[in-house]
Amino acid sequence: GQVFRLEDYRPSDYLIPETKLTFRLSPDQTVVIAELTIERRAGVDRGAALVLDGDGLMLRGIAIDGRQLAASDYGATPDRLIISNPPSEPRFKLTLETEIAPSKNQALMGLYRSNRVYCTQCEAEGFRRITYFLDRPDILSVYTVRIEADREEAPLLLSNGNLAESGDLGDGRHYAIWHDPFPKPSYLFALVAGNLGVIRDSFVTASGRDVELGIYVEHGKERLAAYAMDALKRSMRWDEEVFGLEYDLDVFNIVAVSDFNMGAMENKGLNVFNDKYVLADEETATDADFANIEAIIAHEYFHNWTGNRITCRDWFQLCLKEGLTVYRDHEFSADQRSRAVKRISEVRTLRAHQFPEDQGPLAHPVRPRRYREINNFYTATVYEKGSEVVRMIRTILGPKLFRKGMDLYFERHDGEAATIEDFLKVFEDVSDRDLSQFALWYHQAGTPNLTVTTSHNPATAEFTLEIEQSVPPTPSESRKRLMHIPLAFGLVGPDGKDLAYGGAEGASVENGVIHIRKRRHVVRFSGVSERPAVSLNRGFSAPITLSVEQRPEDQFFLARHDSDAFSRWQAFNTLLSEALIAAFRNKLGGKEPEFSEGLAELAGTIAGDEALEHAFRALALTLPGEADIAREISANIDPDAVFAGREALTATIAKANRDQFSALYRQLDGKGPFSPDAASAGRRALRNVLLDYLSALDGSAALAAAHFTGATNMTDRAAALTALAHRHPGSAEAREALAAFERKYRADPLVMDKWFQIQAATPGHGTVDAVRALMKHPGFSMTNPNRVRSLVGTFVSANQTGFHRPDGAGYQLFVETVLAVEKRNPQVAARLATALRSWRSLEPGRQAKAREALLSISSTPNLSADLRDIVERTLA
Ligand code: HT7
Ligand code: ZN
Repeated sequence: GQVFRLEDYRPSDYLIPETKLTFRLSPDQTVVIAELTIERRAGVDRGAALVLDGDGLMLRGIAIDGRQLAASDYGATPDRLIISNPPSEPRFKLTLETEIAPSKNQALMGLYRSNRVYCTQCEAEGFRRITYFLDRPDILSVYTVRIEADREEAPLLLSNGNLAESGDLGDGRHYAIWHDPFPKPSYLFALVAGNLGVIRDSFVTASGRDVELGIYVEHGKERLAAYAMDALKRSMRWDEEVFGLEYDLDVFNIVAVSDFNMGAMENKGLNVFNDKYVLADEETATDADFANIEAIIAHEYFHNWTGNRITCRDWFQLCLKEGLTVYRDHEFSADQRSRAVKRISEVRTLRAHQFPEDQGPLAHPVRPRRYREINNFYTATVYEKGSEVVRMIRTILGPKLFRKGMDLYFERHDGEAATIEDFLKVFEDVSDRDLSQFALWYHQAGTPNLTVTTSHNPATAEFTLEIEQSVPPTPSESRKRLMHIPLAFGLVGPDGKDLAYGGAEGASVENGVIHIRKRRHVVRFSGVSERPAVSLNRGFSAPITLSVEQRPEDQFFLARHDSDAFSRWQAFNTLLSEALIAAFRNKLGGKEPEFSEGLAELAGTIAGDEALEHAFRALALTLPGEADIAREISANIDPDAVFAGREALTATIAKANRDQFSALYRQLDGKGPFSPDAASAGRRALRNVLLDYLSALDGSAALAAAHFTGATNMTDRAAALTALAHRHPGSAEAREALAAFERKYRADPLVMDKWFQIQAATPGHGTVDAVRALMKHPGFSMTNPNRVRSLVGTFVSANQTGFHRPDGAGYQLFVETVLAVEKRNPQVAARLATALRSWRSLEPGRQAKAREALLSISSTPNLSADLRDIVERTLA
């Protein structure tokens, strides 16, 4: 396949200032008429060929300025339209007629049908599946869209912008015309037509403009959109208050559809959502679902400024909109909920998804330099690490200058298609800092590591940190340059308070941040008479790994006393992680794991510490997952030994704290009305973590069974079902609860996804057969991405012992499913295929089987570009 390179970027010869589209909708034969105002760019030769992108298109008509073109005037293939001798006038009108079949579109890119609703997905390159176009993000055009459809089938006709006109066409058909005054790239185009229910609300902007809000969902589900609507209004207000950004159209619509490749899409004024991120009530959604809905509603709304008003020059700049918008949605959630708890969850997600990407064959910079398939670059690196890079800019500049830089960014680039260089420049301009070394965070792949040793000299009252940085090699980048790493820190004294120190030399130290820029820094703090425990990378100020050599008791001390909540969690998590690695090594060596008494005791102390938020305690008590442990071990992984070590620690903590955990569990029994707020969710989270520990004790299925029957919301019900299915697999209690859940929710696909997930994640070698059986369940579908992800996606990404079964049966299921999904939907298949990206870390037997599996995919004829790209890079 073709490789696209950043350095090859050239502005196009032609622009398309205006786009008029007419859609005559029908499931199998939709006619699209595009009237494009084409403008030759200044300085380009008259008669330069006009080359438009297409993807699987059929051209039915073509005219320039109203004159039909002769066959010799153009060349059309499904994937390209070339007009070799366009008019010599600087502006002309090109009219194209194409025909498409939405009902046959299973790739869910371009115009397709989901539950009889017509909808579009154009990012990144889906617009070219609708009409021929300059389908690249630096072509900004003003769109007017006329939709014609059967009134009964599609009473609702939506597109971007404001409604200009609507009316009847006779013959049972009707039309609507939408106009979006803001020039936008084609990837932000959207159309929705169908028969949907709606909830409406309104919002008055800070400057007093009225905005009509609508959330469209399947009839009968309107009530389930209330939380999303509330999140939308809170997002709109927050963006005004925190960034000074107001909404700019008269309407803002969201449509929920049930067949969707990703989470949601920020089309201008018409966001389209995976219904999983819109629909919620206590009966059907967990607290995690509520939090995701809030975050994704905010994320897509925030794109209106970071992505839509200022868009990307090319797809290499994807992090310009995604990293920045993730940063904004993280800050929003932190403000709406608990900042410390939110930060801990973000870091866990980053470590679980971005670190393995950065440490494996699919590693790439936040701003990649080359790609074969852009769909494969909507990654944790671009999104999550991209967000961390923005956060570091704020850490380096401080909040005031950061906001000043953002203001300048909007002032300078509104209405433009910008680059990462443009973004960094605004912060250099407002701060007079040189960010060229910092810019490596965008350009260089890999997770930097800092090795730190500490020493204290009581005689001179000097405390010393020796810090060394290294960046591991990644594919096609063997030599790395030194990074600028902002390392937030505290020197924690015996009373738990941060020590004041006299001065610091050896690195620039400002506002509690050490700026690491060289390979090695020896940072000396004077006036430190007592030896402190050093708390490093507070708040996770940089997305790095750390190896700190200090007294063993310091980690325990920090876990009890660090004033920075994130670091307190980190200290305890490091202790757990070290214990789990030791347990793994023991298991491999045929020995039983042993754990220090202090660890289980500390777990008990944290659980009962009323000064800590419930949600914090729940997170602290959640042991690192099997994949986290495997990542730390990094080579020669035997997932069964990892699992056994983790089970042993769970049992040790549960036994040591049995009475306290039971008492606390009973005390947290939440009576009273349900609320999805963070405090209530935190109580449920802690109670459910305790349930998991207590379920690890002998004869405890009854407790989980009672939790299940007594549950008054989905969070508790799903937690109980998980405890039963995972801790008591095959028990009568587990079987009964699974059956009861299925009976109750079989008509609700989003809830059944949880049922599939819980079963697919059940540890053990037998789960592969269970998953195969569930693929035949009437509620499963190979064409719906949510179903595939819930059942097979969960199995391959969240079931280490099942997926990596030593005989390769898990990999066999993986190969079959990836290939079956690929026939319909290459994008979803390619994402599923990334599950084997860490195959080289496995022990030799599994490694060989994983490699065979990947090779059997890569040797399949006619692979899609999406899947070929992932599999070849994974094997390289
Ligand atoms: N910008 C969107 C990313 C996206 C997407 C969404 C649905 C289907 C295919 C897609 N390709 C890219 C979502 C976002 O990050 O906000
Ligand atoms: Zn986004």
